[in-house]
Amino acid sequence: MRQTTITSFFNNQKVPTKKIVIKQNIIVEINKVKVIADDITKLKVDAIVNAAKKSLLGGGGVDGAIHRAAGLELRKECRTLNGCKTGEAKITKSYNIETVKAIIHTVGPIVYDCVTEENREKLYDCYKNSLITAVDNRLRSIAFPSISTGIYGYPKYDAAIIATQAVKDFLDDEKQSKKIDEVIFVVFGEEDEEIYKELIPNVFS
Ligand code: AR6
Repeated sequence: MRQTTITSFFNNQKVPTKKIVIKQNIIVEINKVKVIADDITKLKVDAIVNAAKKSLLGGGGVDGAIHRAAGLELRKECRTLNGCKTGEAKITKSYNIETVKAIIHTVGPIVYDCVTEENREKLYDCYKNSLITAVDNRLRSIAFPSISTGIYGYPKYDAAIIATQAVKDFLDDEKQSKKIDEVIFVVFGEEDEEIYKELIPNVFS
Protein backbone atom coordinates (compact mmCIF):
# COMPACT_ATOMS: atom_id res chain seq x y z
CA MET A 1 0.00 0.00 0.00
CA ARG A 2 1.37 3.43 -0.93
CA GLN A 3 0.35 6.73 0.61
CA THR A 4 0.51 10.04 -1.20
CA THR A 5 -0.04 13.40 0.41
CA ILE A 6 -1.51 16.11 -1.78
CA THR A 7 -0.55 19.55 -0.67
CA SER A 8 -1.92 22.96 -1.54
CA PHE A 9 -0.29 26.35 -1.20
CA PHE A 10 -2.00 29.08 0.82
CA ASN A 11 -0.13 32.23 1.74
CA ASN A 12 3.04 30.42 0.65
CA GLN A 13 2.46 27.75 3.25
CA LYS A 14 2.45 24.09 2.36
CA VAL A 15 -0.73 22.72 3.92
CA PRO A 16 -1.64 19.02 3.69
CA THR A 17 -5.21 18.84 2.40
CA LYS A 18 -6.00 15.30 1.44
CA LYS A 19 -4.54 11.87 1.72
CA ILE A 20 -4.96 9.44 -1.17
CA VAL A 21 -4.36 5.82 -0.37
CA ILE A 22 -3.63 3.66 -3.38
CA LYS A 23 -4.61 0.14 -2.43
CA GLN A 24 -3.14 -2.75 -4.32
CA ASN A 25 -4.76 -6.04 -3.54
CA ILE A 26 -1.57 -8.06 -3.58
CA ILE A 27 -2.37 -11.73 -3.21
CA VAL A 28 1.15 -13.16 -3.54
CA GLU A 29 4.57 -11.55 -4.02
CA ILE A 30 7.77 -13.47 -4.73
CA ASN A 31 10.83 -11.58 -5.98
CA LYS A 32 9.80 -9.79 -9.19
CA VAL A 33 6.45 -11.54 -9.47
CA LYS A 34 3.16 -10.38 -7.98
CA VAL A 35 -0.43 -11.52 -8.17
CA ILE A 36 -2.90 -8.65 -7.84
CA ALA A 37 -6.67 -8.89 -7.71
CA ASP A 38 -7.94 -5.80 -9.50
CA ASP A 39 -9.21 -4.23 -12.68
CA ILE A 40 -6.08 -4.05 -14.86
CA THR A 41 -6.91 -0.48 -15.94
CA LYS A 42 -6.51 0.69 -12.33
CA LEU A 43 -2.91 -0.44 -11.86
CA LYS A 44 0.17 1.74 -11.72
CA VAL A 45 2.64 -0.04 -13.96
CA ASP A 46 4.70 0.73 -17.08
CA ALA A 47 2.71 -1.56 -19.40
CA ILE A 48 -0.58 -3.40 -19.24
CA VAL A 49 -1.28 -6.26 -21.61
CA ASN A 50 -4.57 -6.44 -23.48
CA ALA A 51 -6.14 -9.78 -24.43
CA ALA A 52 -7.24 -8.46 -27.80
CA LYS A 53 -8.77 -9.86 -30.98
CA LYS A 54 -6.92 -10.06 -34.31
CA SER A 55 -8.43 -6.83 -35.67
CA LEU A 56 -7.26 -4.93 -32.53
CA LEU A 57 -10.43 -2.87 -32.79
CA GLY A 58 -11.81 -3.60 -29.33
CA GLY A 59 -14.32 -6.11 -28.01
CA GLY A 60 -15.66 -7.40 -24.70
CA GLY A 61 -13.91 -8.58 -21.52
CA VAL A 62 -10.62 -6.98 -20.61
CA ASP A 63 -10.28 -5.59 -24.16
CA GLY A 64 -13.53 -3.66 -23.71
CA ALA A 65 -12.46 -2.40 -20.29
CA ILE A 66 -9.10 -1.18 -21.64
CA HIS A 67 -10.63 0.55 -24.67
CA ARG A 68 -13.30 2.22 -22.50
CA ALA A 69 -10.69 3.47 -20.03
CA ALA A 70 -8.18 4.60 -22.68
CA GLY A 71 -10.74 6.36 -24.88
CA LEU A 72 -11.35 6.63 -28.61
CA GLU A 73 -7.80 7.70 -29.45
CA LEU A 74 -6.68 4.17 -28.67
CA ARG A 75 -9.00 2.75 -31.30
CA LYS A 76 -7.66 5.28 -33.80
CA GLU A 77 -4.08 4.16 -33.20
CA CYS A 78 -5.10 0.49 -33.29
CA ARG A 79 -6.58 1.03 -36.75
CA THR A 80 -3.10 1.93 -38.03
CA LEU A 81 -1.49 -1.30 -36.77
CA ASN A 82 -2.82 -3.71 -39.38
CA GLY A 83 -4.12 -6.21 -36.84
CA CYS A 84 -2.16 -8.74 -34.83
CA LYS A 85 -1.67 -12.47 -35.34
CA THR A 86 -2.38 -15.01 -32.61
CA GLY A 87 0.59 -15.19 -30.24
CA GLU A 88 2.11 -11.91 -31.44
CA ALA A 89 2.14 -8.53 -29.68
CA LYS A 90 1.80 -4.89 -30.70
CA ILE A 91 2.23 -1.73 -28.64
CA THR A 92 0.26 1.52 -28.38
CA LYS A 93 0.15 4.55 -26.16
CA SER A 94 -2.10 4.38 -23.11
CA TYR A 95 -4.08 7.60 -23.73
CA ASN A 96 -6.52 8.24 -20.83
CA ILE A 97 -5.07 5.47 -18.67
CA GLU A 98 -2.66 7.85 -17.06
CA THR A 99 -1.13 5.46 -14.54
CA VAL A 100 0.29 3.38 -17.39
CA LYS A 101 2.91 4.28 -20.04
CA ALA A 102 1.86 1.84 -22.76
CA ILE A 103 -0.57 -0.90 -23.73
CA ILE A 104 0.74 -4.12 -25.23
CA HIS A 105 -1.92 -5.89 -27.29
CA THR A 106 -1.65 -9.61 -27.80
CA VAL A 107 -4.08 -12.14 -29.27
CA GLY A 108 -4.59 -15.39 -27.41
CA PRO A 109 -5.62 -18.68 -29.00
CA ILE A 110 -9.28 -19.70 -29.17
CA VAL A 111 -9.96 -23.08 -27.59
CA TYR A 112 -12.79 -25.01 -29.23
CA ASP A 113 -13.20 -28.57 -27.89
CA CYS A 114 -10.00 -29.22 -26.01
CA VAL A 115 -6.61 -27.61 -25.65
CA THR A 116 -4.25 -28.49 -28.50
CA GLU A 117 -0.46 -28.31 -28.62
CA GLU A 118 -0.81 -25.34 -30.97
CA ASN A 119 -3.05 -23.57 -28.39
CA ARG A 120 -0.35 -24.08 -25.74
CA GLU A 121 2.41 -22.75 -27.99
CA LYS A 122 0.41 -19.69 -29.01
CA LEU A 123 -0.53 -18.85 -25.43
CA TYR A 124 3.11 -19.20 -24.39
CA ASP A 125 4.06 -16.88 -27.28
CA CYS A 126 1.55 -14.23 -26.07
CA TYR A 127 3.41 -13.93 -22.75
CA LYS A 128 6.88 -14.21 -24.27
CA ASN A 129 6.26 -11.69 -27.06
CA SER A 130 4.58 -9.24 -24.69
CA LEU A 131 7.63 -9.39 -22.40
CA ILE A 132 9.98 -8.92 -25.36
CA THR A 133 7.91 -5.93 -26.52
CA ALA A 134 8.13 -4.42 -23.02
CA VAL A 135 11.91 -4.85 -22.90
CA ASP A 136 12.33 -3.48 -26.45
CA ASN A 137 10.46 -0.36 -25.36
CA ARG A 138 12.31 0.03 -22.04
CA LEU A 139 9.19 -0.71 -20.04
CA ARG A 140 10.32 -2.28 -16.78
CA SER A 141 7.05 -3.41 -15.21
CA ILE A 142 4.21 -5.25 -16.90
CA ALA A 143 0.78 -6.54 -15.88
CA PHE A 144 -0.96 -9.47 -17.59
CA PRO A 145 -4.62 -10.48 -17.50
CA SER A 146 -5.35 -14.22 -17.82
CA ILE A 147 -5.14 -14.24 -21.62
CA SER A 148 -7.67 -16.44 -23.49
CA THR A 149 -9.44 -17.63 -20.33
CA GLY A 150 -12.63 -15.63 -20.83
CA ILE A 151 -14.40 -15.40 -24.17
CA TYR A 152 -11.69 -17.51 -25.90
CA GLY A 153 -12.43 -20.48 -23.63
CA TYR A 154 -8.99 -21.62 -22.45
CA PRO A 155 -9.37 -23.61 -19.20
CA LYS A 156 -8.12 -21.37 -16.39
CA TYR A 157 -5.79 -23.80 -14.64
CA ASP A 158 -4.14 -24.99 -17.87
CA ALA A 159 -3.69 -21.38 -18.98
CA ALA A 160 -2.11 -20.38 -15.66
CA ILE A 161 0.46 -23.17 -16.01
CA ILE A 162 1.50 -21.86 -19.43
CA ALA A 163 1.43 -18.22 -18.27
CA THR A 164 3.63 -18.81 -15.24
CA GLN A 165 6.03 -21.04 -17.18
CA ALA A 166 6.46 -18.45 -19.93
CA VAL A 167 7.22 -15.72 -17.37
CA LYS A 168 9.59 -17.99 -15.44
CA ASP A 169 11.51 -18.91 -18.60
CA PHE A 170 11.84 -15.23 -19.45
CA LEU A 171 13.02 -14.23 -15.98
CA ASP A 172 15.45 -17.16 -15.90
CA ASP A 173 17.23 -15.60 -18.87
CA GLU A 174 19.60 -13.21 -17.09
CA LYS A 175 20.05 -10.91 -20.08
CA GLN A 176 16.29 -10.28 -20.29
CA SER A 177 15.57 -10.46 -16.59
CA LYS A 178 17.78 -7.48 -15.72
CA LYS A 179 15.56 -5.31 -17.93
CA ILE A 180 12.38 -6.17 -16.02
CA ASP A 181 11.60 -5.10 -12.43
CA GLU A 182 8.10 -6.43 -11.97
CA VAL A 183 5.68 -8.87 -13.59
CA ILE A 184 2.10 -8.79 -12.33
CA PHE A 185 -0.50 -11.48 -12.92
CA VAL A 186 -3.87 -9.77 -12.61
CA VAL A 187 -6.58 -12.07 -11.31
CA PHE A 188 -10.17 -11.07 -11.94
CA GLY A 189 -12.33 -13.46 -9.97
CA GLU A 190 -11.94 -16.01 -7.20
CA GLU A 191 -11.11 -18.99 -9.41
CA ASP A 192 -7.98 -17.37 -10.84
CA GLU A 193 -7.06 -15.99 -7.42
CA GLU A 194 -7.03 -19.52 -5.96
CA ILE A 195 -5.15 -20.97 -8.94
CA TYR A 196 -2.39 -18.37 -8.91
CA LYS A 197 -2.11 -18.45 -5.12
CA GLU A 198 -1.28 -22.13 -5.41
CA LEU A 199 0.90 -22.00 -8.54
CA ILE A 200 3.14 -18.99 -7.96
CA PRO A 201 5.04 -20.31 -4.92
CA ASN A 202 5.58 -23.63 -6.72
CA VAL A 203 6.86 -22.06 -9.91
CA PHE A 204 8.86 -19.08 -8.61
CA SER A 205 10.28 -20.06 -5.20
N1 AR6 B 1 -9.10 -6.46 -15.59
C1 AR6 B 1 -8.43 -7.64 -15.49
N2 AR6 B 1 -8.88 -8.80 -15.99
C2 AR6 B 1 -10.08 -8.77 -16.60
C3 AR6 B 1 -10.85 -7.59 -16.75
C4 AR6 B 1 -10.31 -6.41 -16.20
N3 AR6 B 1 -10.95 -5.24 -16.29
N4 AR6 B 1 -12.00 -7.91 -17.42
C5 AR6 B 1 -11.95 -9.22 -17.68
N5 AR6 B 1 -10.81 -9.75 -17.18
P1 AR6 B 1 -11.37 -12.00 -21.92
P2 AR6 B 1 -10.01 -13.65 -23.95
C6 AR6 B 1 -10.33 -11.13 -17.24
O1 AR6 B 1 -12.68 -12.59 -22.30
O2 AR6 B 1 -10.55 -14.89 -23.35
C7 AR6 B 1 -12.63 -9.81 -26.35
O3 AR6 B 1 -13.90 -9.61 -26.93
C8 AR6 B 1 -11.36 -12.23 -17.42
O4 AR6 B 1 -11.98 -12.52 -16.18
O5 AR6 B 1 -11.28 -10.54 -21.72
O6 AR6 B 1 -8.56 -13.60 -24.31
C9 AR6 B 1 -11.50 -9.59 -27.33
O7 AR6 B 1 -11.81 -8.57 -28.26
C10 AR6 B 1 -10.49 -13.35 -17.93
O8 AR6 B 1 -9.87 -14.00 -16.82
O9 AR6 B 1 -10.23 -12.33 -23.05
C11 AR6 B 1 -11.39 -10.94 -27.98
O10 AR6 B 1 -12.33 -11.07 -29.03
C12 AR6 B 1 -9.40 -12.64 -18.73
O11 AR6 B 1 -9.50 -11.26 -18.38
C13 AR6 B 1 -11.72 -11.89 -26.88
O12 AR6 B 1 -12.54 -11.17 -25.96
C14 AR6 B 1 -9.50 -12.79 -20.23
O13 AR6 B 1 -10.87 -12.77 -20.63
C15 AR6 B 1 -10.50 -12.35 -26.15
O14 AR6 B 1 -10.87 -13.36 -25.24
